[in-house]
Amino acid sequence: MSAANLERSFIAVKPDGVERGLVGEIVRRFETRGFKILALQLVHPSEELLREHYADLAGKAFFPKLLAYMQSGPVAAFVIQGKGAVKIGRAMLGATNPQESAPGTIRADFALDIGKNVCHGSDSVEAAEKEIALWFGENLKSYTRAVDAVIYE
Ligand code: RTP
Repeated sequence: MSAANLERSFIAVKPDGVERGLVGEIVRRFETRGFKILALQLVHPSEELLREHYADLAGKAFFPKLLAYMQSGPVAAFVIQGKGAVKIGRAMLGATNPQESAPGTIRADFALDIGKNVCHGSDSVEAAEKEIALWFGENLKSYTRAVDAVIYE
């Protein structure tokens, strides 16, 4: 298995997505694209975890609203692994503001407002590794999938 095929990203279905019953649909999109799920858990994130996760946004006017949104219910957190996981993951989510997301992306298909944009995905490989450690620690599952042989050349 090439190292490129082992790239990982952290994806989260935010509380609005969980409440609307979109977890299965969103996980399905990543699985059918070919990514392997390495971890999957419903989490009630603490304020401390969210302050760490969104540390670069701490100075923004919308930060308190973002904290409240992310604590309004459980988050379905998961890790995907596969070639291009970070870049493709972001592309599959669509632009941050659903008003600007391309049709066919998750946010375009399921959201209208930036403050209720249904999902999160890491924006770099470095951020992904940091977020995976923050949300899951060492608790990832490795397993062999026969389907990898027909996905990768
Ligand atoms: P995410 O981290 O959730 O994947 O989103 P992102 O990188 O595409 O966007 P980022 O700028 O990091 O913003 C994080 C989340 O904050 C909320 N937000 N609200 N103007 C606003 O009210 C506003 N701007 C951003 C969104 O939920 C966004 O996903």
